[in-house]
Amino acid sequence: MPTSRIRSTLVALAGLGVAGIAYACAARRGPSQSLAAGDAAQKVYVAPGSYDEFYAFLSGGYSGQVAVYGLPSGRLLKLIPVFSQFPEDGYGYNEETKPLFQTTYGSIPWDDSHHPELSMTDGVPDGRWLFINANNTPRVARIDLTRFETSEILQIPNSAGGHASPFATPDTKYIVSATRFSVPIPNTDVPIDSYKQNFKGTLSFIRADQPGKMDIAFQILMPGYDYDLGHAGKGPSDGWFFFTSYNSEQANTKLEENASQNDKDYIAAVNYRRAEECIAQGKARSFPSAYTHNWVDSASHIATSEKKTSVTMLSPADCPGVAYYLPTPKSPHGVDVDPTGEYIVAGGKLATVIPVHSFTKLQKAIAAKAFDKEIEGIPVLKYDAVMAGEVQKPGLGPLHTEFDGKGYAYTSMFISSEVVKWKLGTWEVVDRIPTYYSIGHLMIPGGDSKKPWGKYLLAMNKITKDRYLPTGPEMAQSAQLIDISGDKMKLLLDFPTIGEPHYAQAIPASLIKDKQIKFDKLAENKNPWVTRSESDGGITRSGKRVDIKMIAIRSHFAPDNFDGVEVGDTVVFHVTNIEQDWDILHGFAVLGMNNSELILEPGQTRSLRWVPTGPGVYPFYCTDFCSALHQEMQGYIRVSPAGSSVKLMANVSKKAQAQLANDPGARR
Ligand code: K7E
Ligand code: CUA
Repeated sequence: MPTSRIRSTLVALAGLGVAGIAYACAARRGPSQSLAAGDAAQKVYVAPGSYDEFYAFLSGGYSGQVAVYGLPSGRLLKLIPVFSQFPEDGYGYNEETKPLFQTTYGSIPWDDSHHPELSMTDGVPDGRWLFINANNTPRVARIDLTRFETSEILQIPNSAGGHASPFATPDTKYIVSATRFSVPIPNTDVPIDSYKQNFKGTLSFIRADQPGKMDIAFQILMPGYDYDLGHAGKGPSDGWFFFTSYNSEQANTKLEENASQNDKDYIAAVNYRRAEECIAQGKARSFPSAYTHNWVDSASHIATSEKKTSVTMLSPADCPGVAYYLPTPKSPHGVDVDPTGEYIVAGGKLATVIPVHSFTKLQKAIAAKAFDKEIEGIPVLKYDAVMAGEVQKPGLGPLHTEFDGKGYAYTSMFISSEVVKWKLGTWEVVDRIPTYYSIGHLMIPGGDSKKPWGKYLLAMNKITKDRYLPTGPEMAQSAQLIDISGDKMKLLLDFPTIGEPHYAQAIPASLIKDKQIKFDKLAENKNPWVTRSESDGGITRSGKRVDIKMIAIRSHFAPDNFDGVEVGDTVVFHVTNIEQDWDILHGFAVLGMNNSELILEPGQTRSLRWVPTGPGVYPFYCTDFCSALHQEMQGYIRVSPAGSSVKLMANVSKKAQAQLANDPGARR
């Protein structure tokens, strides 16, 4: 079956030409086939009340989010908004989180997120943080895995298309971001066809090991190619970073054709410890660059946006030994380093083999100066001097490779729509399994680390077609869980995904689940608008701005009636959920609210801006079904014409009255 499929795909390819390859396989497949073998259902069955073995984090692609699934069940556990506003909980709409979207282009409430990356200790995922990149307006984000919330976003200057990102070093000292699109640096008005003279790429190394303090440690100025993906070395290759590049032709138009001319493009091998040395010796320069750093304060839960003005820029010509180019066939996409750190595997989208470089040979070739030429201070190593081997006839369209820790590699084949398992060292293909359809990335828990948990493989497929009940012109994209515990791969499960998952990461649940914050202590809430008790709420005016402080608790708001707001005012509701119990949330929404609701975690204060459009009485209510009397959890705000004599007032609940009587110092 697989062989004949490849043969027919080849025939189809010959007929279609390169332009038609994207969807060669899916088009010809018949109705759904049920290939899941007999005991598959049992292998993915997680009984009610039981937990999954792994957390899996799938990027949302153009949804700008991260989706968290349990594996093996494929159950959706949570959506984490990162680069996109999320009206479901107010992320990016409420006053506390808005600054996270600040950039030098203004507030950017959407992006395209591709690659989740778990933090690591000694090359093994540790479950502290998840990083993810924004592709369109280059940024990187940190997600705090004690809360499953975005806690920090850093903009990357001198970059466009932050695609090769945010892969981490084994100690998480750095995460990286590289320019997919080379641009003039600094970006100025030049003719587009002056690409070869004026356009450059950058590789950014971002200090990432201190939460709240991400920053560009340094950038390396590179020839103007498209830098696509990256991975850090490990073990013997620790201290090195590998980036694929394509468009070594430096085309600025019709790249489909013009960037596919050269037989080989390059992997850039970067010795980042050498870069640190050169910077310490004063060989880098300070380069004026505007960018933003946004982070959430852990006590107030309020984000701050800070402007930065320069980066440290290093040119390879000023720092011999910092970068080398490894010739790699043919517009390589993924670059993946095996668990031992010896093998560097490339996915040459249009290549007929999977080329593998050897780190030992790389070292020897550098010592022997086995160079073909030099490009802007970067020696190009001889292909034969660094090549460890080639996997022959793997299939068509190799993209990405992960490892099982038992000596095998698994490569996704986009065009022939399959996963190919091959042996490191002998390069022989030992198994293959079809995917439905057109696989992009694949993921094994820890499969790009020093210690893969090599039990499952997740295929993330680009095209769904007939796999699910049809839902109009657009179908959800699809993931497939494959059992890799035995010699032969076995398909276990299909499940639909959110947005377009490019990459994913997964980690044993035991490394995360017991570190969860269940609620925030009200006494430690440092939001300046916190309301800690019923008697503490109220309404105040400052010019045209009216601030309302209120609490939410089962099953009321206090205060819950407000007067004295006028048309033309901007009202900011500051609502504190004073529950001190896990998973007891409240919501808040008011009639005519034109941005989003608020969802309030226990112990947390959130603020929402509302501009009433006309006089009237506007109800507000709790949007999260919190108790038997949830439907009673409501109130009113009265809005009068501008210049009205209605006094600013908030009502006092019976409980607040009692509190006020007991505490003469308390105020409304
Ligand atoms: Cu291959 Cu953005 Cu990692 Cu998609 S990328 S598949
Ligand atoms: Cu509070 Cu429903």
